[in-house]
Amino acid sequence: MSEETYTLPKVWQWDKESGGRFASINRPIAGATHEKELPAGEHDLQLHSLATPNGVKVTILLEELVELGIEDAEYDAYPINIGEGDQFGSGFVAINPNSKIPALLDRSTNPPTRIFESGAILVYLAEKFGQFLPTDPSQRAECMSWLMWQMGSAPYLGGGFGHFYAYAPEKIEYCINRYAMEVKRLLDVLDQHLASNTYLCGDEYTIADMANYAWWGALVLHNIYDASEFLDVASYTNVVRWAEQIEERPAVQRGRRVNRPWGPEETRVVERHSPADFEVAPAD
Ligand SMILES: N[C@@H](CCC(=O)N[C@@H](CS)C(=O)NCC(=O)O)C(=O)O
Repeated sequence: MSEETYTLPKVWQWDKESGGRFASINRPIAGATHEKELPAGEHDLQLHSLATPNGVKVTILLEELVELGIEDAEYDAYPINIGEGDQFGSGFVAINPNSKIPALLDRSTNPPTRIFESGAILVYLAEKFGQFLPTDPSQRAECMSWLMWQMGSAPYLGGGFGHFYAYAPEKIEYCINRYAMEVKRLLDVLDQHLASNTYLCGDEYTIADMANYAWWGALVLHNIYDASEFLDVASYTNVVRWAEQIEERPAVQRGRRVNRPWGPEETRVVERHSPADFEVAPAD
């Protein structure tokens, strides 16, 4: 919208949809829109999520923990269809007042612990099971720095670049330039760091890699927003090398399938309750 056609009102009012994909689920108020209880399985850990990058971070960590043989890390994962407004159901809002996936309920504590914000969930699980988060204070600080860097960067990549490049109802050069520049700068930060580091914290694979892989791997390996060529992602060779290395891990491949109601049908694991769910072929 140009200055010629838009006059700033004194006080912004929500009087019409902004247009574009997801416009119908966006609103300027918080809280539940309808009563809806969440389903519950048998494990202590109950995940309510979707296989978007923010969701996949958590399922990768859970699958890595399960792969280590940690039985208490077994979990039930239920899909939240954000396109249909499931995130505004009363049960979901009770575990995430911010109405965004992912959200986790840990019923091994009394009372149960709710955790929202993907970064907080990763730290909670890593600390609970003593894995994928260094204990040495300096290494831990490096890990937390890259984790927070990812949490701070995602809104530029998704909410900024992705929104204006792929979802907005019109292509606005100013917005696309602003966010493409920032995303390329962030890619360069990562690329320069990974030129001399196997993983983000050196030799150790941590939750910082899982969180960053979920977003940057989607960009450099899976053409998220259809923007590979536009952003010339292939030129960030160290990021591509690192993302490919992470994606070879079986737990990462499983984590990417959980709560994913799209993609080839035989790869979908819309609900996950046990490792056997990855083996079940869809019914004819
Ligand atoms: N900072 C949050 C962001 C979560 C987020 O943006 N989730 C999106 C999907 S990737 C969502 O649930 N969107 C639904 C909505 O905005 O209504 C986190 O990392 O957990």
